Amino acid sequence: MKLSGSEALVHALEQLGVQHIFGLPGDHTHLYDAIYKSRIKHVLVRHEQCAAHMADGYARVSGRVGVCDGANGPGVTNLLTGIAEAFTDGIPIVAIASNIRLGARGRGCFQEVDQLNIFRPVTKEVIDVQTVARIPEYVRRAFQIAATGKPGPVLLNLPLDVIREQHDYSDRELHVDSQWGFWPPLRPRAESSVINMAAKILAQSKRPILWCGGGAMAAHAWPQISALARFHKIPIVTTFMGKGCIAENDWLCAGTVGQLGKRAANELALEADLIVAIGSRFSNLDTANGKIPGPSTKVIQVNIDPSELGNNVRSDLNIWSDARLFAEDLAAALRAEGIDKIGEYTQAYLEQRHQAWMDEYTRFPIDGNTVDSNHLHPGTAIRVLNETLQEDDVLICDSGFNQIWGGQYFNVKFDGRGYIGPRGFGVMGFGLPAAMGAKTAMPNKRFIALCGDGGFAMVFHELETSARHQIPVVVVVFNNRNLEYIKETQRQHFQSRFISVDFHDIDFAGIAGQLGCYGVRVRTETEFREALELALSRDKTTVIDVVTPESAKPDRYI
Ligand SMILES: Cc1ncc(C[n+]2csc(CCOP(=O)(O)OP(=O)(O)O)c2C)c(N)n1
Ligand SMILES: [Mg+2]
Repeated sequence: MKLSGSEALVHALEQLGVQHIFGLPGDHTHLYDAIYKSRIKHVLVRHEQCAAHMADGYARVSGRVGVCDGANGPGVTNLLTGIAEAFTDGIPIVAIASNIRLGARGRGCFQEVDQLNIFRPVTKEVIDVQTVARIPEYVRRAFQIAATGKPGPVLLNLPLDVIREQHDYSDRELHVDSQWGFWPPLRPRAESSVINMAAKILAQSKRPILWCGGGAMAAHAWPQISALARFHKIPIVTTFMGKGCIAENDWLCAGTVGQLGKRAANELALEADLIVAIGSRFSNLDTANGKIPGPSTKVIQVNIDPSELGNNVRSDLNIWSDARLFAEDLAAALRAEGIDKIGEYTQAYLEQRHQAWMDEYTRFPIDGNTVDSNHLHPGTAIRVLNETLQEDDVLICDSGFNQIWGGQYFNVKFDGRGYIGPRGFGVMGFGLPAAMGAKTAMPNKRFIALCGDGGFAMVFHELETSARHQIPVVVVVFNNRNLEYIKETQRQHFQSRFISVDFHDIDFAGIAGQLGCYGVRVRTETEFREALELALSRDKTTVIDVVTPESAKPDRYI
C-alpha cells in the first residue's frame, strides 16, 4: 500500500490502540494532516511540557502508553521537563519529535538543535528514524521499549523529509502488534527456588512488612499485593509512588514512608525485622537519606529492573520479577506450605497504629500554624477532601507542600491508583495537565488536581485547553502566595532572610473565568465544602482557590 511516512506512522499508532495525542504543531503539519484523516484525536495544548504531563497522566490511569508530540527545535525541547518526570517516575510515553530535514543536518538551519542527545538521559531510548520504509517498525519498537521492563519514555525522532516521503509498504512492513500499546505487555517471573526462599524467610519473620513502591503500581499489582497482605495479616507501608497499593482505610495500611512520610509508617519500617520491598528503588526520600531500613532489618527486594537490586540498600535476597507475578507466586508458595498468619503483630496493635495516623489529620489546624477566619488551613482542606470525595475519585498532586499534604493525609479509599504525584522529579506544574490527561483516558472517573499557587501559575493556561476540549477536572489551589516549600527552608536555615519566595496575590478563580472555566475563591471550611461538592458535580473544570495561611506546613517526623 502506498503511504506517506506520516500516514504509515498514524496507521501504526492506530494498530497500537492509540486514541489520543497531546501536542502542538509546527513544521510537521504533514503528520497533523494524517492524524486529521484518522480515528485518533489530537489534543492541542498551550505548552508542550503540559502535553508530556497529559500523556503521563493518561498512561498512569489507563494502562495505555501515553503519546505526545512537539515541533522541531523549541517544541521538542519544551517537552523535555515533562519527559524527565515520566522517566524518573517510570511512566511509558512515546514522544513524537519532529525534526529538521535529514538532508539538512549539520548546517545550522533554522530550528536545528541536537534533539537526540538532549533527550538521551531522560528517555529509555532515542529512536532516530532515517528510512521511511521502517517507520512502522520503529513505532512498534518505541512502544515496546516504553512499555516493557521498567516503563519509561522513548523519543521517536522524525525528520520532516522522512515523514513526507512516499513508500509502497508491504503488509509485513505495515503490521504492528497491538500488545505493545498497553503496559505491562509482558511480565518476567522469578525462578521458583527464589520464591521459595522468600517464602521461607517471610514465614520465619516476627515483624514483617510489605514496602510497596511505584513498581507495584506499574505492574497493576494491587489486587495480588493487598490479597497477600490481608490473607497473612502483613502490614503495608507505601512510598508516595506506591500510595494506594492497599486502601488506606484498611488497618493493615500504615501510610506513606520516608522523609516526607508519616510516623506510623516510619516507626513500623524501623521496627520491622523484615522488609519485603516490591517495586521500590529505595530512593533517598523514601529511606529518609538512609535512615530506613534500620541496620538489623532483613531486606528482600523485588524489582523488574535488575540494576535497582541492592543498589541503594543492602538486600539479603534479590528477586528479579514483575511485582504482580511475585505477589501471586509468593502467595502460592506460602499456601503450598500451609502457612497462614505470618509474624507476631496483633490486629489490635496494627489497628491502633493505623488509627493514630488516621486521627492526625482530623486534628488540624495544629502545631501552632496560624489560622483565622480569612484563611483555611491546608490540613482542614485535606480533611474536607477526605470526607467529600467518593471511593474511586483520584487525587493528582503537584510539587511543593501541597503534594506532601496530599501524600501524608489524603486517604485513598480503594486498592489502586487513587493518588498520583510527580515523585521522581518533583516538577511544579504537573497537577492540572496530568489530571487532564487522566480525564481524557477515563472520562467517567473524577480527577482532582491539588496544586500550590506557584506550580499552578506555571500551567494555568491549560484551563483554556480543558474548556476547548471539554476535559472537566477539579483544581484545588492551596494559595499561600509564596513558594512555601522553599520559604520554610529560609525560615529554618537562613534566619528568615526571605529572598525570591513571595508573590503578589493572584485570584486564580478570576483567571479560571477568563479561560472558560468556573472559579471560586474560598476562605472557610464551609465555603470549601460547598465549592467542592458543586465542582465535582459539574461537567466543566472548576478552580477552587483556597486562601491558605502563609506558613502552614505538614509534619516531618524523620
Ligand atoms: C519546575 C520547578 N521549579 C522549581 C522547583 C523547586 N521547588 C520545589 S517546591 C517549590 C515551591 C512550590 O511552591 P507552590 O507551588 O506555591 O507550593 P507550596 O510549597 O507553596 O505549597 C519549588 C520552587 C521545582 N520543584 N520545579
Ligand atoms: Mg505556594
